[in-house]
Amino acid sequence: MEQEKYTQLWLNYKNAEGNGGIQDVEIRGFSPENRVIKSAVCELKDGVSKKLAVAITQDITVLREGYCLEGSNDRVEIKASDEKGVLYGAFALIRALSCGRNAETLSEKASPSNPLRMMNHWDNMDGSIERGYSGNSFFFANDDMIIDDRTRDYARLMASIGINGIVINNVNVKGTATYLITDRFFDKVKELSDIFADYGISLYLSLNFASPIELGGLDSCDPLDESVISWWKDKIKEVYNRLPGFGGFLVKADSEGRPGPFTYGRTQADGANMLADIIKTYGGIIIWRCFVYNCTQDWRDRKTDRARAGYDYFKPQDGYYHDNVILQIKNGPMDFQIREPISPLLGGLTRTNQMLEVQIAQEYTGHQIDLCYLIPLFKEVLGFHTYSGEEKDTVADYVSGRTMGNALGGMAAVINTGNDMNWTGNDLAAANLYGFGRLAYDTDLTAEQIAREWIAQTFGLDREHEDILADMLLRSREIYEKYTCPLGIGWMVYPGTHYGPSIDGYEYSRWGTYHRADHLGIGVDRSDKGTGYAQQYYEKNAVMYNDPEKCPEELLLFFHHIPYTWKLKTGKSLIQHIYDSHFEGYEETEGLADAWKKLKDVIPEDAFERVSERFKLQLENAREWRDQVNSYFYRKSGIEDEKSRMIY
Ligand code: GCV
Repeated sequence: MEQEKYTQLWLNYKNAEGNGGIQDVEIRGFSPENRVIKSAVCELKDGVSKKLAVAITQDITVLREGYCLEGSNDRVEIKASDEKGVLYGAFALIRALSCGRNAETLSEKASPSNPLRMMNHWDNMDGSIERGYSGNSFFFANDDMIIDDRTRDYARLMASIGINGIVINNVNVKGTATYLITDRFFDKVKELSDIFADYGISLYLSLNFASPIELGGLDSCDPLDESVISWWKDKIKEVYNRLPGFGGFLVKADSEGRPGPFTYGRTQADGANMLADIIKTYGGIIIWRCFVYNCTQDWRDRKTDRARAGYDYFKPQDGYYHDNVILQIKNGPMDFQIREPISPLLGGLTRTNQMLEVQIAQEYTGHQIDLCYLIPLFKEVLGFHTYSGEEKDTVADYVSGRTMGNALGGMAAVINTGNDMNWTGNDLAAANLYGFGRLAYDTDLTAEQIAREWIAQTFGLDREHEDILADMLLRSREIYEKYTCPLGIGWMVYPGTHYGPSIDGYEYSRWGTYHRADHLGIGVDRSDKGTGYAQQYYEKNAVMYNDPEKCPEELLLFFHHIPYTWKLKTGKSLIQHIYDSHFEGYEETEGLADAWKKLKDVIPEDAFERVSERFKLQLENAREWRDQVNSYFYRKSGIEDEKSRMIY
């Protein structure tokens, strides 16, 4: 048998009963020729049992991109107001059946929590992926584009979880990628965007803000310069001539060496609005990232605080951003650490479209070697009460548009895929890929519901084995946190790669990422006596974070410099907590690896072996973290472990 080039992840229709597809799809109100309806019908034929007839009905009472499923006898009706709703309804039907639900009793109604549900690829045109842990890009190689069977399967997978926008190239736009908006690539980008369009997905590109210089030969990219504006007008007109249906641009400006408006003494709003005004004519949007900070900080400087930067740069212009600009904000103020507070910009902006950015590529969370199911973390972010005084005050409320009544907002994930045959390197990391899409579509789903759906569709396990795997996933984030950096301090990773421990790796660097440990204590004082970061929150949260007695302990070292002898709520000292949590983290990782062994007979052999190999590496990593962190703090503090365990 020919080896599969890549798996179908949760869309493995080989498991579908009958596997021949239905013959009877009745369509009322939609054109069967509509490209998205055609895709939906195709999926239904492949993915649903032969015995089932499906009717597709237009029903304008259903919300945009939403659907209703109603089952009776041997027939299911999908009602939707638009073609995307039909497609999502078709996938919902397939999902329900593969999760063991009975067609006859099916009654489900859903509409998306977020208008925009996006994947951000950090794929480079040479085929590499910035922070990619599952092979190379399936979009690019050798400075050219790849369009093949996998492209369509990727679009199907994304549509099946409700994704409606995809940025295909890295936000660090350099070299050939700058030319994606030129004749050199238009035909291929168009071909790709047509495939996406069949699945209700808009294609977006990351943009090089210096394009007027690099492509246009101008000597400036000042957003208020008439010649620059005129260059962009022509360019964007050309883009839409060649790529009708193009979604818009994602922009990383003035960050980590990328060009931007600051060079010309202009604000981020000046840059974003200039592009937005031009693209508006074509219905496009500008998604502008708020990851702007000083990356050439002197570690001696204790006043500058990278955590403050996003709010300090973007809050003053709240209300100045035009209505087709969305500010894209990372979930935490630093950078996708295993534990950070929620960015105070989320909901701190009250007159600006905003979008939450999370990272399912496991840059700081184990490189898709270590198991780390991230949906519980995302749920915490979405459920965070900003206490802004609005009735709808959670992050989920703000980014969905519910608080401000705005139409543009949503969630974006830095994606964890590559051209590995299983897409995500670690087969279990696909739970994050699946989970992000499902959560962005329905933020009320629980992490457990999502995990169980994913397991059922991917492996089809009986209840006993499903429980084992669900439990592994649900505990994995906490376990990873235990053996890595304690109580929200972050970093301590190997510089550059960001995998494995290097406690002082970033301590004397320019990146603004310090733990400030000395022989008495550890942590960064971000209270009103320190950098003042805690004051960027609305009062209730500001008061809580400002006081070490009130601060949630999992974030204690993010906000305060704390003595090793400080008593935590458990009655343990801080240093004892560090020792205990690291020993526990390693032991619990052993527990994960043992639990996985119990699934040997129910998981396909190749997947079982791949994941087993990863657990071996995770154990090595956890051991290294445990021993380095414990030894480091033992040597700094000179305080013995109460349980006299081996510390080096
Ligand atoms: C794409 C972090 C990563 C960079 C990434 C950057 C960003 O700094 O380490 O690789 O660049 O975030 O989000 O822009």
